[in-house]
Amino acid sequence: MSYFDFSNFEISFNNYIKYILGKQLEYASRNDQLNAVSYAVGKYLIDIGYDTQKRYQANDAKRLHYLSLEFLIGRLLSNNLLNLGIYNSCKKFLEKKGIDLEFLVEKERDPALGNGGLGRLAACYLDSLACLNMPGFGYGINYDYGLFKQLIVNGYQKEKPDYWPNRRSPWLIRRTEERYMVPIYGQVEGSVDRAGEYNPVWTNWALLIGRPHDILVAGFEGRTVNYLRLFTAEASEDFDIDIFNEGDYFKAVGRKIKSETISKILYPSDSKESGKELRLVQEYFLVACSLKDIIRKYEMDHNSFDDFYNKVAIQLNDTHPALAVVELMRILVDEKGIQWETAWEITKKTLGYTNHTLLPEALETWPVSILERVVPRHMQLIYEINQRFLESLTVGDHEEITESIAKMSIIQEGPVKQVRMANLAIIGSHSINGVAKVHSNLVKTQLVPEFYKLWPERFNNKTNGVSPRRWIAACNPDLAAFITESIGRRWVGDLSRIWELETFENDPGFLDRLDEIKLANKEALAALIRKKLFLTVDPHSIFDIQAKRIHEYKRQLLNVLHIIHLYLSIKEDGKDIGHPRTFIFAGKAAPGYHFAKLIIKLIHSVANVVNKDPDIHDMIKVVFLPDYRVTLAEKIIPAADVSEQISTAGMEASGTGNMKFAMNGALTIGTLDGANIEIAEQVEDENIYIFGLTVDEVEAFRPRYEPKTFYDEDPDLKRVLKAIYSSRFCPDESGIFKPVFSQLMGNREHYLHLADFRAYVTTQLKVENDYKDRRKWLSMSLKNIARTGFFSSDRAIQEYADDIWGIHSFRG
Ligand code: GPQ
Repeated sequence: MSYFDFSNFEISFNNYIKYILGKQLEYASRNDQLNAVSYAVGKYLIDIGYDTQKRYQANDAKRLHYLSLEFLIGRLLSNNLLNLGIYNSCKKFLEKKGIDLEFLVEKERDPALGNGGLGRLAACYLDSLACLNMPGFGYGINYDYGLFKQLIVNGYQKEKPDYWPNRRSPWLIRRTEERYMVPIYGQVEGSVDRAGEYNPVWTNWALLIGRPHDILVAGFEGRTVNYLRLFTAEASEDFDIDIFNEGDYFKAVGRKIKSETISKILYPSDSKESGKELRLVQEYFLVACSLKDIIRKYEMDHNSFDDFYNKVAIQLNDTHPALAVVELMRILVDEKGIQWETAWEITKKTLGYTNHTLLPEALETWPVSILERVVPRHMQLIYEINQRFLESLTVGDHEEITESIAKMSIIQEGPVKQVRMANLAIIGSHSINGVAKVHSNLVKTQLVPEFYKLWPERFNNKTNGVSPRRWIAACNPDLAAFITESIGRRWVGDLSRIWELETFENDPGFLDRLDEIKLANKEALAALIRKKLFLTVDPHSIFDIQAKRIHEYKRQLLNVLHIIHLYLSIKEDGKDIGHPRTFIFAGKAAPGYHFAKLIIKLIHSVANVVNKDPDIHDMIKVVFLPDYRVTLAEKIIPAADVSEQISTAGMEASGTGNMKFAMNGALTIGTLDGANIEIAEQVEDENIYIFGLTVDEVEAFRPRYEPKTFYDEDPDLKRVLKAIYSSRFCPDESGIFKPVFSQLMGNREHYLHLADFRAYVTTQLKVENDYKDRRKWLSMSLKNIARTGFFSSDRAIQEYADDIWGIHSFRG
């Protein structure tokens, strides 16, 4: 279905080839063709975007600004065509010219401007904001190099820079007429005037220049086009510094510096702070550019800040942009001359903070000394904010909480004084949310109970969601067409409708068709595996998949323990495992996370032995697909039978891959962690494989955990661990896996791998038995598709809009 006059598309395409490239079609390369198609799509986006802005402006709409250091948007062509409703018209048009659209789609680069779940969530949320016709905009950094490309050499991960040719992307609009000037470094000198007011003067600063680039984000059915605004740091060397002289506040003695390095590269750590000064500079750069942009736009239509929080909402995607609290205060107080108390009310009412992890190593803190050097005025303001906050605690009825003051202070005392970014974000926001029910409860009870006691009304939950456009309609077209054929097409814009599929539960023809679609997707993945790895896997085997960052808490090792156990049971006990299985892994390890990289090596080593062993008769295959990213996820997820979501309970804030797999018909084997709990609630216990210790059990058991007991009492486990310790899987590199053994056997082993081993093995046995009962399995799979409508990011965004942002839909 198309909403537009498609003839415009044809004209744009032809004009691009002829007038912009100056070529005849027969001489246009594939890349030229891709650019021409993208250009033609881009013209629609610009027209709709223009109308959208007018609509927002006419309504003086409140706008949401989603600040994030990561946006994993994935390829854009097919999603844009789909959302505009011109995919089929475009396909036919190109066919007539002898061009295969799918081929062009596969040529597009996948901008890797993020690490994992947090970055992909931001992208799904932008998709939903546009689909719900809501004024919501992304703000991020236009990195030159996104997340590294992962190569595997002899089983080891090697990193290669992934240059994103952002300067040539047809989707990126460089705003040549706009740029923001951001002061950094230097000193603050101040004097007290006659009225006793402190007048800070920021001197000797250096200047960063931020250039906005927009990627347009199309809503479904093409009514709304919002944008993601990414800032590139440009050199200030060729810049007349006198232009930047805002009265007395920035004394014009600034320096020009090479600031391009700031947007050069994304930090590759996921759920772990980097601690590097350049990262702090990136965070400040994003915050400062974004706020300048937001305030400039606000001031075009408003002449006082009284109404600011009624027109502007800002969401902090984790603490990475938490300096927004301080930068907004600085602008309001220092630049706009607003009284502290008023400015503070405005700031709090404007900002919301989403927490994405409880892992202590991921909670950002920055040494006071670094902040003083990088953003001297901000450090002063942090002290001021903190002092006022602490004073407020020691008056009136809050007196009884004095013992917890130290934990709530923004400053962490110690040999190296640190600024706690989470405390700053909490104190400066009106809303603090976690990303799944259990996680939000843990934020309240474990992470910051003192703050929860103080301001219970600020804390809330927003269970994550994923975009059904990208994660069903675009990535699984056959399933999407079949759903539409069965229940009509409304589910794409309203995934809650998908429950209607359940009426086909007892329709054998329907289930057979689901089976066929899954098989075809598995065949396509098998073909990819053959092409990339020269490895043959059987599409009729169970595709059991764990695709996510490699991290101890996600427990890829538990999966490996099970695989080795199956291998040894076949090889040494002559067991029949019932049905052949293909275990597929994908995921990157942070370059400095050596143990995670050893896990990758172990997976490859086990694969090497198992895949080649004639005694196994191809009953088990182990596959590691390198360079996991959005594009690869789109191919893996539709092909999964079993989805591995096996983190130690209490450690995975939510997970979003779990949702994508389930809505594509995979059955989850998982712990009661993050959103798995809510998936289990939706699909009901008999349609999911839950095992292992619960959050409370982990908590109670951890101090008493002795891996040795499990080792001694479970002969299967013992055999597996001995195999890892011996050099059975690494005959040519003797002893390299001994650290894995020691880690798993250590009493401080935080992730309790061995404690969940037996339960995991037993539950996997159930998976195997159920899979053989085709009717049963297909009906379970159907229930996963039909009952996961809740996990649409549209639902999540509607909740954010209603409860936190106060933004509305403007459908036009
Ligand atoms: N997450 Cl703190 C990341 O992907 N990167 C991070 O730096 C942090 C969290 C994930 C988290 O681990 C998942 O459980 C969530 O589903 C995801 O954020 C989105 O909320």
